[in-house]
Amino acid sequence: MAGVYRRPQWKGPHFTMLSSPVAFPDLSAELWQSAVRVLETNWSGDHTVPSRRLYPHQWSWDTAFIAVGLAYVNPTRAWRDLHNLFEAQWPDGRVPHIVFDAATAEDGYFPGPGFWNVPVLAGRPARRSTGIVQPPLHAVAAWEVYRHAAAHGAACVSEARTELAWLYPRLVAQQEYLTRRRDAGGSGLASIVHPWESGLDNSPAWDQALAEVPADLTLLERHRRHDLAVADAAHRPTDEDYARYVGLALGYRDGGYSDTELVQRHPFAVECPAFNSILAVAELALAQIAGVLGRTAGAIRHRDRAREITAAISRRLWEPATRTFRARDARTGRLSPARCVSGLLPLMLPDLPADQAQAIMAEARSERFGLPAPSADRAAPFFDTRRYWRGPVWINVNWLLRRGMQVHGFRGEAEELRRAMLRLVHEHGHYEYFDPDTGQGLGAPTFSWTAALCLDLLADRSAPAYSRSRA
Ligand code: 9WN
Repeated sequence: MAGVYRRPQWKGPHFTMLSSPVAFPDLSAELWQSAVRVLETNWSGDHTVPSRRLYPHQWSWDTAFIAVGLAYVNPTRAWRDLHNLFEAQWPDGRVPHIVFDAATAEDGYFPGPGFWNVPVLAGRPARRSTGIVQPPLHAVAAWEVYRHAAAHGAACVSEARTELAWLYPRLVAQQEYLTRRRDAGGSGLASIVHPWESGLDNSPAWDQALAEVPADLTLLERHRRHDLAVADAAHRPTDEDYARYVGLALGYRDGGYSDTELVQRHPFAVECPAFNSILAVAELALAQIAGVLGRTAGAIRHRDRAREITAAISRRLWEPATRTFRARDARTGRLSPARCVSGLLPLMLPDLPADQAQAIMAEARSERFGLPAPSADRAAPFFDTRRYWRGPVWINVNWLLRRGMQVHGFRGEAEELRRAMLRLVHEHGHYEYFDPDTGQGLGAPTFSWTAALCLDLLADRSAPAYSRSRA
């Protein structure tokens, strides 16, 4: 049976149990409470960390996923989290991928604030941050928190309106930065300048483009990896890849974080299907937000932008021979040969042509993937059940894929995926990622977005309110 809302039943010290899900009567209450505990543990006063040991700062797209879950149990905290992130927005509109926690020492995470050495930005609070971005899912998150506010009472609705009004111009600036300054290929799509910007850091989707980037291992003598002190090396990127990450970050930093002539100056500029699908879906969420704020012209503009980005993804990242979506190297124009979960995420786009949506579903159901989808093609030589983004199952990308299934009316598959994700987390814990064969939890054990998205999956809200445009 689908999730059913009940009246508030339980009040913890900070959280309200707004809805007690009944999708699996045996496991739901237990899973709900454990998810709430993870979010409580990872709250740091004005933001939520992804995990205490491995990621002790605030991450950009994590904040969006976390807000989706907090919408059920503590919307004030969801707004606080989003607020804290956007207070660190740069004057050019970019929202940094990490906002550093002032109370955490420089060596608590690598690369820390000293490495990024971001100049003090005029008119901004002195929050230290990185200078790269992550997928712009925040408008979607803000819309989700807003549309859930009524269930918490009138005071929450008023809070939500105030927060939406504060966020809206900032979310628009974020979109404009990505669509104007990052259109390195001149195709209407945003390019990422570092694999970390994709959020799918070590994905095989970048291998071809990364092969052009020197792997200077001496960089790792000067800049010590912190991840290997707290995670298994077999689950994390190799030293070669890490040296490339460090080199790319240093190059971008030393170029003053400038996006001018990226294709000529910077050795990595890639159009990712997942990043750009999120960019388009953010425009649809902004259209909804603009509607609530009475900005009718803005709403129309956002819908037009979503259609334009969708058309560019559909045209430029589609590989007709294999009928799959791939990342495109904006420097060489080549499509990546790797089939990865990022290629399934254009399913989120309501205006995606039906034949491309069908092809994604065929790929998702094929032996290369399956549900829940692993992060990379099972049949490829690079597939690795344990290494970061090269095989393991991640809850956040499967949650996005499920939204796509809902948008395109694949209801049976969406429900199958929802149940598979919940079963995985219930059996193995709120891990960062999971072995796609055994289900074993990997990476950080009490990971915020896994917990947050479990709350959403347990409550099983109906399909996101985006439909095909009529134009
Ligand atoms: C680098 C925090 C982040 C996620 C990314 C995930 C991982 C960082 C790392 O952790 O990246 O940003 O150190 O590997 O790949 O998606 O936002 O949870």
